[in-house]
Amino acid sequence: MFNAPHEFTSEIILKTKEFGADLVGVVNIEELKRSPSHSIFERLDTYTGVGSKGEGKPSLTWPKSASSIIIMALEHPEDNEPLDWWRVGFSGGTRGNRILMEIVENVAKWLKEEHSVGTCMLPYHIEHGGLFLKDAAVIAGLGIIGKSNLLVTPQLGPRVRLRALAADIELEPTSPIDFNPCRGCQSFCRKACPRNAFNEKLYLSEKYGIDKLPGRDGNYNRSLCNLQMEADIAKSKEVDGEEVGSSREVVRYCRKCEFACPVGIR
Ligand code: B12
Repeated sequence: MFNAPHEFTSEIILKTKEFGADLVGVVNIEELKRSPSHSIFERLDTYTGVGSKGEGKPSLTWPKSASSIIIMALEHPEDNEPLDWWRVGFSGGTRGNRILMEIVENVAKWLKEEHSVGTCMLPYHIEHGGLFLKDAAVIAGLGIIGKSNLLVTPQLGPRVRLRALAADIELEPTSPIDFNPCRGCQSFCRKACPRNAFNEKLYLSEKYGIDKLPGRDGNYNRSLCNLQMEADIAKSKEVDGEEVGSSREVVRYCRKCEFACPVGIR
């Protein structure tokens, strides 16, 4: 039993890190529903490219019992690229995502057994009941949204992958951080983009009603970015030496904006 709510949050963070996560935070689900992605989602055109299930606009519903979100990040460093290879026929898609799923399962089991707290594992795809992971991470204080439109963390830069677990209990949330690494930066991420996806301001605050838009200023074109993802799929390769499920075919999605970012390089 814990004396104060923040002690329970600290214990959850510690435990989740023990299970293998690098960064962990907690968000109140009602606050998450007011995040920028939620605010503009209804006004955006339906996206059916890579990373969606191609099923049209989802309804954004989560389990009614969920009160808090435990959001976690796993480092995906440049010198361990296979962690991020999309493996066709491999449950979880990438090895990194598989590790995150295992961490989530362990935290869920621990919360149930040690604290009688119910949880719900949230899927990756928004269409299947997943949430906007970057928004959750920003609100929880894991980092900020950079000019790359990625979550940029002080410790690991943007080279992380995210996963979330919903808990049926109101936990003390962690707080956003005061961190602005993009101020004065020469926009290495934007210059590195092979499709020039950051060259044009597509999101206007007059249209979407907010100024916290993709890439800080609305300069992000997800269709161009998606074109690169599709080209990466077309270039997918067979890899040797490792059993990765029913197929050894891997897709190496573009990570140029991530790798160009100087933040968190060790
Ligand atoms: C669909 C999807 C894609 C699509 C479309 C992306 C898009 N932005 O629309 C495509 C295939 C193009 C794509 C590309 C990539 N993706 Co992707 N993608 C997703 C997915 C499944 C959903 C994202 C989504 O629909 N967002 C909703 C749209 C409306 O918002 P948005 O463009 O992201 O912009 C919002 C934020 O910037 C936020 N925001 C802006 N300012 C602020 C300020 C505050 C305070 C807050 C709270 C929020 C906030 O509000 C914006 C909306 O206004 C997520 C996983 C998930 N469940 O969240 C992964 C995810 C976002 N992708 C990820 C990655 C790594 C990539 C790629 C590098 C490819 C790769 N190698 O994996 C590129 C990078 C693209 C880029 N520079 O943004 C990671 C990001 C990790 C990180 N460090 O941020 C995620 C979280 C998946 C993961 N496994 O962890 N992706």
